[in-house]
Amino acid sequence: MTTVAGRAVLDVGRDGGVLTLTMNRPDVLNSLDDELLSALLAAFSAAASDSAVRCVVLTGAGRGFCAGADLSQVSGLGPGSVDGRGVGAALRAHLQEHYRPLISVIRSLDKPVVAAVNGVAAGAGMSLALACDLRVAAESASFLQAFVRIGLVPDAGSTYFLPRLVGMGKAMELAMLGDRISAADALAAGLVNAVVPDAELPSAAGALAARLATGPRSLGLIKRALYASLDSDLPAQLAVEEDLQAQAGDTADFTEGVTAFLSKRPPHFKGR
Ligand code: LHQ
Repeated sequence: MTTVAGRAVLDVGRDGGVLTLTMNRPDVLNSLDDELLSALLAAFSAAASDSAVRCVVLTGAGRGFCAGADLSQVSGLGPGSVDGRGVGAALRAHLQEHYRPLISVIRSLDKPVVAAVNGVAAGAGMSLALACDLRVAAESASFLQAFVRIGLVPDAGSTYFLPRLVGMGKAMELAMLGDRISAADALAAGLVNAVVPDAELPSAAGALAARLATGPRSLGLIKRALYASLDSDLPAQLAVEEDLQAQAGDTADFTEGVTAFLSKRPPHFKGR
């Protein structure tokens, strides 16, 4: 947990195999400053090496999920600045230092990551939600590719995730117009897996995460297989499946799954 002036910018909670990360800068809709970005990277990295963590939930405190980069931190800009010359190099460095490792660790984590989208997800905050494996949204949540509104291009993976999730036409619309869309529209577009009443978001996301956290080791391999398919042709993907099935076949969870089936009882997976 990272604490700034007595306040944790990231709350880290554990319940069984579920690790819940709550971005906690509610006054600025959990926009991402260096401190929060570092805390997120540290928490996801720790989850990667902690075998007791079997599912991660990412959510936000207050009425926002995450409003993207903290724009008050973009040095050299703001009221009175004439142009952005020189700022571009700083943006590139910032993306490389913070966003590239964060998005990469979420995608390469060998366990499911669920975004519980409690409110607005804007800019890189939307990218963060899209980097997760599954998304459950509150009815009042909304999504916007805010980048274009301030003259930027989508970053933190949005140009990769969006066309793959919603198709190129819709991705172009979202990225070019930057309109704020409702949770219901996000569901219709395939951006989220489920929409639930606001008050039920913690329990719905918690139940999903608890189910995943009692699933087999193969969940992490399924994640790897499906993401590999985004950049593979069929022969390559058949080879990926063979490799991953070879790994799954050697797990205690596969033995347990088959034994339980033949014994006509539910399986008790241990994630190994
Ligand atoms: C904020 C922010 C915010 C600071 C709300 N920062 N304070 C960019 C640059 C650098 C490197 C890496 O990558 C990036 C990628 C990006 O993420 S670019 C996109 C950055 N995000 C945005 O442009 C979104 C800016 N926010 C908004 O458009 C609105 O706040 C949304 C539509 C998200 C929500 O609108 P409302 O529900 O009306 O809330 P609000 O605007 O009143 O915001 C509440 C407070 O949060 C407010 O502060 P205040 O002191 O007036 O209460 C905002 O200033 C603050 N806030 N987003 N990104």
